This record gives sequence, structure tokens and C-alpha cells, in this order.
Amino acid sequence: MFRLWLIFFILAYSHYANCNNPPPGETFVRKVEGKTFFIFHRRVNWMTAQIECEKHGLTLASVESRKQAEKLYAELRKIEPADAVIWIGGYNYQNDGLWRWVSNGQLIGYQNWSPGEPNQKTKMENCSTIEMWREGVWNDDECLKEFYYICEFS
Ligand SMILES: [Ca+2]
Repeated sequence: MFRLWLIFFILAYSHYANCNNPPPGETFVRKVEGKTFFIFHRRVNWMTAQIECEKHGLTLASVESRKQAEKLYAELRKIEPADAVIWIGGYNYQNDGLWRWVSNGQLIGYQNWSPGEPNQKTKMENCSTIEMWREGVWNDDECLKEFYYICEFS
């Protein structure tokens, strides 16, 4: 009987552990405010993330309204570690402070930057992230860093 309980606890615990720390390589699909987001658990730099999205007929994600940002964050909270940083499609290609979405090249309309961001801290922060540890707001970070990433249909 004890052995049975032990197996139960191991199974229950491994399920719990998986839910809170998904294995690398997993992809999550979430529908949010009329948009389908694909959340990839592979750490790559921003450009590689965009190339990976394109391989699937996707592009790095844009977040276009407060409601969309809030609901996406609510979904991310269910699957991401509390300290996760995740690439999205905002970029400052010409280093001129004009942020655009890679999906369509248009200037970013709705903005969800963390207070004080984008700050170009290292002079090389030209790509945008969602930062779970800052409650899902955006940061500009160095494009060559490797983070998880979110794609959407292109
Ligand atoms: Ca920054």
C-alpha cells in the first residue's frame, strides 16, 4: 500500500513540476483577443527567433491593445517561470528610438513599456521583451541575448 502511495506522490509531483517549469522545446498555443500566440520554450536570440517563427509561417508577435497585453500576461503566468524574459516583435532597427513591429514594419501604437524603458542601457538594446518579473511589461534588451519567444500568424 505504501508503495502505491509513493508512486501516486511521485506522479502527482512530476505533473506539478511540469506545469510550473515546462521542459525546454515545448510550444504553447494560446488564443487571446482574436489573436493566436505561439509561445516557444527555446532560448534563442531575437533574429533567430524571427527566423524560427518564419519557418512556421509566423512572425514574432505584436501586442496591440491593453486588453490583449493583460490577457496574454495572464496566460503567460500559467506557463512561464516568474523570472522569464520573452522576445516579442518590437525592434528599433535604425537605433533611432522609433520602435516598429517586425510583423508589418509599422510604428508601435499601443505601448506597454516598463517605467523608464526603453532606456538603451547598453546602447545595444534594440529588441523588445516581455518581462515576467516586472508583471509582463516590456523592456528593450540586447538582440543577441537568448530568451524564449512568442510568434503569431504573419
Ligand atoms: Ca532596457
